[in-house]
Amino acid sequence: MPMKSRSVRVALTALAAASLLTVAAIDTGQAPARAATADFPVQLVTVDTSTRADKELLQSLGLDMTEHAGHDYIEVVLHSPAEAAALHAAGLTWDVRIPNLALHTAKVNEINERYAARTERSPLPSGRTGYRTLADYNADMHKLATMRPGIAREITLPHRTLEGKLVHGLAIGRDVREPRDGRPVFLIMGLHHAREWPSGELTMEFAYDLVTNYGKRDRITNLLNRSRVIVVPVTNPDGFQKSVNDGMLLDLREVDDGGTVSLLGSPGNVYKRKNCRLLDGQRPVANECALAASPGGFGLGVDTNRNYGGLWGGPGAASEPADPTYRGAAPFSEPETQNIRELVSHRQVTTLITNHTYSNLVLRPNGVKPDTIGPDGEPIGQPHDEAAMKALGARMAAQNGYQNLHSWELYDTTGTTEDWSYNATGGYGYTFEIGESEFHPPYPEVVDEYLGAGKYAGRGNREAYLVALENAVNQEQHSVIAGKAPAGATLRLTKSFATSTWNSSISDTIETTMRVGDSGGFRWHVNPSTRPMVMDRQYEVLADEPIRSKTYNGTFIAPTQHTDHTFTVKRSGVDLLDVTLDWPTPDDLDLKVFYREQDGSLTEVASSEQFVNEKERALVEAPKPGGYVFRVINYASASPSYTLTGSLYDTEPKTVPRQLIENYTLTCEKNGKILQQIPVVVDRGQVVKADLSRCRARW
Ligand code: 0X9
Ligand code: ZN
Repeated sequence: MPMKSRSVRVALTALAAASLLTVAAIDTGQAPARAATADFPVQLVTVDTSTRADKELLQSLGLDMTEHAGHDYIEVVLHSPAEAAALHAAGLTWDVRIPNLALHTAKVNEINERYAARTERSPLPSGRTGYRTLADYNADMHKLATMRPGIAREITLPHRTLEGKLVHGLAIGRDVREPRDGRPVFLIMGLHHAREWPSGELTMEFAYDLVTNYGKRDRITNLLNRSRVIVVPVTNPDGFQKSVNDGMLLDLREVDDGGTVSLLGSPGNVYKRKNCRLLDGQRPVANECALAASPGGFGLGVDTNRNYGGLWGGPGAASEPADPTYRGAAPFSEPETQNIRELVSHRQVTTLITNHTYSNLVLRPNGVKPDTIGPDGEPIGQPHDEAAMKALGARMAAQNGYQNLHSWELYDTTGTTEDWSYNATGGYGYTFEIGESEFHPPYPEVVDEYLGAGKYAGRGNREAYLVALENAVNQEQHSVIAGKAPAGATLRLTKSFATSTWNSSISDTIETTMRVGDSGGFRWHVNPSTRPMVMDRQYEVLADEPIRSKTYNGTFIAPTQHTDHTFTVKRSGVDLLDVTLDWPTPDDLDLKVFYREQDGSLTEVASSEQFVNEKERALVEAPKPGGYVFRVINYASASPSYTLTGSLYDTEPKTVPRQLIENYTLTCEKNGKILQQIPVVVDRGQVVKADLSRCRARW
C-alpha cells in the first residue's frame, strides 16, 4: 500500500477562521481561474485517519469514501462545500490530491484521444483503444456470441433495471448451447459502481481472451472444456450509462474556448456510484435519473454493493438514501442485485470475482472484523475457508502485484456481493480493486492492468483471472457428486435456508440442474452442502496479560517539540504491540511509533493524534522484531508529565464450534416427474457417490 505523503497538518483554528470557499480556492490552486469560482469543484482528498476511531468517525459522516486507504488515511471524493464543512466540523484534516475531478477527467479524455489517434490496435485481446460505452459492451457480447456460437452464448438476466434496460452477459465454454452437464461455473462481473469503468473493461477483455483463444491455446481450451464462465461486464447499466456519457462529454478544448465552464464546474454524473433508485420502491421516470445529478452527481441511489442479503444492514452500510453506501429499503430490493442473486442461486458458482476500482487490492470475505459480534450473538470470525481463500488470493496477487487483504482491513462493509455469495453458497468470492490511483484512469493504464506492466508484464489481471478460473475447476476446492443415472435424466439439487441479515433473515433457495449424458455416468461439480456460516469459525482475542510491558515516565516537553523513547521487540511471532499515552492536563499530546530500519532510518508504523483531551493509543499488529521508537509530541499541551506504556500481547485463537451439517436434496426426474429423491451431504474436497438405482429402475 503506498503510504500517503503527509503534508503539514492543518490547525483547526486556522481552518475555522477561513471561509470554506476560500479554503477550497486555496486547495484547488491548480484549477484554471475560470473553472473554480463560485462552484465547488468536485475533488479527491486524502483524509487523515490515524486511528480506527478516526476511520469510524469519517465513516459516520456519509461521505463518498474510496477503497484507497492505509493505516493513517482514506481517500474521499468531496462533492460539495457542505461535505467539506462536515469534515471540518468532525475535526478531521485532509490534503487535496485531485483538486478538480471534472478538469481531471477532461485531461484524461485528451490523453485518451491522443492514444486512440496514434494506436490502431492495442495489445488487448479486443484491440480496443478507448473506454466502451454501454452500447459497445452489448455489441461486443453479441459479436463474440455470433463469432463463435459453439462456445459463447448471450444470456439476459431476469430483471430489467429501474430504467427498463436489459442486463446482458455471456456464457462461455465447450457446448455452451447444450443443457448443463455438471461442470463448475466461474463468474466474473464488472461495474456494480457506475464510475469504475476499468472494472467492465477488464471483464470484457477476459471474455475476448477466452473466446478468441479457445482451440488455439491449450490452457484456455482445457479450462473451457472443464467449466462454464459467465461474464457480466455491466451489472449496473443505468448508472454506468450516466457516468460514461457525461464523462466522455468533458472536453478540455472547450475550456480554452470559454464555452463550457459551468459544465466543468459540475462533472454531472461522471462520478456517480450507485443505481437509479431515487425513491424507495419507485422507478424513475424518463431522464429523471440523469437529471438528478446533485453537485458532483453521486446523489441518490442504492449502492448495489450494499444491497445483497448477507449481513445486510450491518456496519459499513448506510440507511440514508443520500449516503454513498445506501443499502436500499430491503435486502435485494434492487433489480441489479436480484439478477446476480438469481444467477448465483441457479448455477454452481465455485469461484467468483467482482471487479471494482481502485487501489490495487485483492479483497476476500468477510467485510467486518472477525471479533465483531454478528447477528447470532457470536463473533463473525474468520471465514471457515480463510486459509484456502487467503492462499488463492496470494496466488492471484502474485500475478497482478496487488495487496492480498481481508475486506475489513480497510473499512467495514456488509451486504456486498461476496458477503452474500460466499456465506450462502460456499463458493469463493473476491473483490478486485483495479488500478493504482483513480476510478477511470487514462486508457493505456487499463491495457497495463489487464496484461501486466513492469515487473508484472505478461501477467497482470489476465493471469490472475486465469488462476481464479483454475481454482473454479479444481475439485479439491469444491465438491463432487458422482453416480449413475438414466441417460437424459434431469438431476436437480435444491437447498433452502435462512440467510442472516444484520437484524433479521431472508429465505434463500439454491436450485441447480444438470442433464445426464448418454453414458449414464455423471460427475456434478458443486459447492459444499453445508454453508460456511454454520460451520465452525475462528476468531482471536487478546490475551489477558501482556507478554512484556514497559512504562516510561516523561516530563514536560516544550510546545511543538518531541521526546523519543526506545523499545525492543525481541522475537518474531508476537501478535500485537500496544502503545498508550496518558497525561494529567486536558490538552493535546500526540504519539507516533516508528520502526528502526537497518540503516538507522525510521519508518512510521502507527500513530495516534486524538483531539484535545483524548488520550492516545497506537497499535502495531504483528510487530517485526527489532528496535522501535515511541515519539511523544507536544501538539498543544502544558502537561508537566506523562506516562507512556508499550506492551506486547499474544492473541488466543478461539473457535465458534461447528453447529450444523446441511444437506442438499437431490432429485432424479423424467419429464418433470420425480422418480427418486435423496439427501446428499458433501464437504469441500470430497467426492460422494449418489445412489440413484431407484431412478434407474423406475425409468
Ligand atoms: O466499498 C465498496 O463497495 C468496495 N470499494 S469501492 O471503492 N469500489 O466502492 C469494496 C467492498 C469490499 N471492501 C471492504 N469491505 N472494504
Ligand atoms: Zn466499487
